[in-house]
Amino acid sequence: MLETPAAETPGVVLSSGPQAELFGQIAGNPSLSASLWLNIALAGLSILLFIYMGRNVDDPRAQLIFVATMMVPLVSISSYTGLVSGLTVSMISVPYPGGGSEEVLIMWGRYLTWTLSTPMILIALGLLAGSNLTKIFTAVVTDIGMCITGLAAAMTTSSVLLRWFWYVISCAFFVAVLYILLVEWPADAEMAGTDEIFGTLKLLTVTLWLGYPIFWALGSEGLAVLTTTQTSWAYSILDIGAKYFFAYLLLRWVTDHEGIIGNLASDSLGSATPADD
Ligand code: RET
Repeated sequence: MLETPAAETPGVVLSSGPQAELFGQIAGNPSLSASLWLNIALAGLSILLFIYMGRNVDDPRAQLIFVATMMVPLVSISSYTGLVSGLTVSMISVPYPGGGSEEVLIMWGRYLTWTLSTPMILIALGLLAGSNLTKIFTAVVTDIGMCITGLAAAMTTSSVLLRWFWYVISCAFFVAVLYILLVEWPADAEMAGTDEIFGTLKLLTVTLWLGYPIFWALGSEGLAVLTTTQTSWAYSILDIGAKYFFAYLLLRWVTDHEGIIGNLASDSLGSATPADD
């Protein structure tokens, strides 16, 4: 029952089976492991820091931004724990456009957990911009559509064409998210008086988020220009900026400007235009 390929790993008791094999494969690749453990460490530190930063926040809207933003490192630590443990990764036979296919280690847990973390980022940004419920809802559902169809793209092995068709659908959802981020919310943020910080976070978000489909296409799930380890590092580095750095900038601003957040139209979540009181 406890005989195992990687049982030599100090302090780790393994059972046998496919999950233990995947665990051993990741643990046996120091660079790949480091790309995952680095995020577990940074997510853990971020959680502690954000709890500390939020200790005196009283305004309900500012608190809501805090809760949504805090969820990002919480989801992330769970996501990366799933990946290092071998729970949310699989060996998949990926078909390539040039013909032929290859058995590749796919970290599909990333796409699954993005369906939880990225809506939190968008909810926090929408609240910061003083946006209304309709736009926040639209951003969230199109973003979930993007992540789920991205998961479908990564997991489709039957046809290379359908694999990339999923990718195109996911990109179409992404365009809707980008439209809200680049057109709708900047106008809302201007009215709300949060345009300066919103502008900074929008730039950071749009730039880093564009990296994800690019690395998907170049990585082992797409055209295999990059190896699995390189792809994992690319996502991990994008995650550091798009999650922890983003969250830190946002929460630091919220704690310093709680009054502005508190003055945002109290009913703006339910109305089409912010009230002017
Ligand atoms: C995929 C592949 C299919 C096409 C597109 C993608 C976009 C992914 C994005 C992910 C952002 C993730 C973040 C995670 C933070 O927790 C699924 C890679 C468009 C934009 C910010």
